[in-house]
Amino acid sequence: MIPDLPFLNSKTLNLIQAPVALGQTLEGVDEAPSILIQNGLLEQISSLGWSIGQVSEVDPHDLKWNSPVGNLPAHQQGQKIKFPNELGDACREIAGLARDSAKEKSFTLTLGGDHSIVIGSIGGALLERPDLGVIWVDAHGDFNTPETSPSGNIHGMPLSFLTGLMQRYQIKSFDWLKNFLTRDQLVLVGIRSIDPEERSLMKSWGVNVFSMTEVDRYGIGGVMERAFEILFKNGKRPIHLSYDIDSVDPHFAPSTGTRVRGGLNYREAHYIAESVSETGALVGMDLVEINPRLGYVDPAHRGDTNVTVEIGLELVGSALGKRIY
Ligand SMILES: [Mn+2]
Repeated sequence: MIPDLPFLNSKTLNLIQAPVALGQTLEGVDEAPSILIQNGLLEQISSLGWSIGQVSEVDPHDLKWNSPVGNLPAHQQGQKIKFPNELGDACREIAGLARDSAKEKSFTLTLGGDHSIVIGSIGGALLERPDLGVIWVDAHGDFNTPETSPSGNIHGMPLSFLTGLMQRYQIKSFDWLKNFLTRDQLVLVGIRSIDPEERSLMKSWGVNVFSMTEVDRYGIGGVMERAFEILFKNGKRPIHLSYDIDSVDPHFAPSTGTRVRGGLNYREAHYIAESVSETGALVGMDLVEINPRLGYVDPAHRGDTNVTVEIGLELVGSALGKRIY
């Protein structure tokens, strides 16, 4: 144990690269892990006093857009969910790595890919740390089920997997999920786009949501204070930060697939990562939905890719202890 970091055995960081794009429909989001690494991710991590442990990569070989949509059991015909088998297999592999990392009490950084991959990183961490708290930073609710989803894309459903709402669909490729998040283990921040039926589902489940309206009302400092009150109600617990880059306003992070205006500004985005880091309880982070392709397909937008990759790198830095003063 380290005095400042009570849930870690050492300042060792295991990196999981998850170049997975099947949870949505735009090619390119799978290129983010290698581009983040090319732009100095590992050097930055080392410069903040962390040693790099295991660096692994989920094999993207089978993750092509060539398989038919779903192989659902008969009772699920007609309900929409795309690539459950492929994504279930990829997430199972990620979960094994995340579980091993949690077992040795190291930090786990998982790079997407789209937001479906965190069913693996968080689901795996929960196998080892069932009391894990999760701060979910996103423009969207990510709470859809095959019934409420307008698109069938799994990147809009990860929280219904992680809270156990998906259990009733008996999707075999996700049957390795064993521990689920309860209400007091989950807080959403930055939300501003929820599908109509998804909203009803979120309300009936009772999820703690700090939408952009609460960010306006309390300021980001007030929001994070309230978030920690919920998560640490019964004392400190290990925390996982799931950072969807689309939570940040498109002005600061334009290269992402589902842009929604009115998001976190540059400092609000950083403050979330800094304040979670300051608790000393952070044990894992996901950085997802950076799509470098959306910038560089059009040379006029090359700058979009650069600023998005840059803020992604910086947010990891803030979460790992980088401070202004
Ligand atoms: Mn998301």
